[in-house]
Amino acid sequence: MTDSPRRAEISGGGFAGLTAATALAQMGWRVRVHERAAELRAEGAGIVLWNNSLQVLDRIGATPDLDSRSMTPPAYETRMNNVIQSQETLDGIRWRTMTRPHLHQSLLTAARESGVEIVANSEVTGATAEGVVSFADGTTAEAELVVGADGVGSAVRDSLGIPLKRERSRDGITRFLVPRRKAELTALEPDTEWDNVIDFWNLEPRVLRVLYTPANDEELYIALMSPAADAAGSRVPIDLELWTSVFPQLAPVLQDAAGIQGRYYGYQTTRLDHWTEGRVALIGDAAHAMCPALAQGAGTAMQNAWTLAVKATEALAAGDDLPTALRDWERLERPVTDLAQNRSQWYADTREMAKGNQFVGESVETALYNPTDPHRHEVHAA
Ligand code: FAD
Ligand code: 3HM
Repeated sequence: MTDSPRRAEISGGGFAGLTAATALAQMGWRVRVHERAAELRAEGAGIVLWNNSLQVLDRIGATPDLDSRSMTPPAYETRMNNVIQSQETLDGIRWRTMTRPHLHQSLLTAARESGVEIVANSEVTGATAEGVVSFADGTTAEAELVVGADGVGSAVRDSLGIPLKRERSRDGITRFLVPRRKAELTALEPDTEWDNVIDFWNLEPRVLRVLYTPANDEELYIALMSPAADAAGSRVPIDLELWTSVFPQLAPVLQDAAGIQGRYYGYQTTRLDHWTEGRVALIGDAAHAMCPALAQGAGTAMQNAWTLAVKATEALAAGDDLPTALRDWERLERPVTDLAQNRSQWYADTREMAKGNQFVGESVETALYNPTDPHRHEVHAA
């Protein structure tokens, strides 16, 4: 080993890339993040995180900032035709809701404070198993570790020719961030706890769902789900008359959503043959994009970012072969991500969430996982 810091080049400044960058920098690496976009910011609306990623945020020091503008709702409520099926208080399970821009900003702050170099307008075109990254401007860079955290369309992954399978589900969702309007909602339905997450399902006569997720005191994340085959249900901007006719109690916030263009996102799952190739490791949507049913895409991205940083750091400190260590990392960490991916796809395909009690048994295993616990694999090995 030399005394000079090890170098990591990371493609993508999303939740996965920024988490990996921060963790590696804090573990002594010299880290550069390349973001294709001109600005580092998160698109989209709201997000739910669970214990698995919240533990990582603790470890990289991002929790106080994150907590300043996020919340844990009193319960996760499921309704079918406006009849309550369950109110899960999720006792003992750590979870939090927030906006995407806030999570991204918290990660960006942690990355900058940890000395990560962040380069905007820097498009990665590919990487080799030997650790050479190439950029759209024709330049290259070499590193001990290359992280492909460049999302579902990952250029790093595609340049390596890793075989993948993509499956589309029949439903999809349009997401909005709107004002809470708690007083107006309470006026319409006084007995409702409007701080809850409320998953409003309608299956008959038409499949339409609104997932209502308070993100903080002022902002509300609402996601409107319909089958892709339903032209009016999946239209953007939304068909206000249709949605308010089915969900009249949400009229004030649907009205706000109707003023936003929105983008309908069809559920899909991407499975890779393998996540690593030589010195390159893929994390987040680049490796395991999933349906959002269990709200674990970003959570598993951050979890895998952390465990990758730990594994690579330990391997180099011990003088072990890095490609072997990366394969070992995938073998150990992949099952709990596969579980979330499979379960989310199953929920998306069957719409079983509409029955309530969504977060029990296998559906909560990934949420409960603690990627920072050094003994986490011993239970399974025993
Ligand atoms: P991305 O967020 O896609 O980030 C990739 C970054 O790489 C981007 O900044 C992009 O600009 C950049 N990039 C791309 N290509 C290049 C390149 N060639 N060179 C340089 N930079 C590049 N997850 C949860 O945990 N909880 C939830 O509640 C949740 N809800 C969801 C709801 C919906 C409807 C959807 C669709 C997803 C949801 N997810 C949720 C999943 C979550 O959004 C993703 O899993 C997560 O954003 C993946 O993060 P990432 O960093 O891997 O990828
Ligand atoms: C948080 C969350 N949960 C579920 C879905 C879904 O089933 O589409 C989306 C979400 O953002």
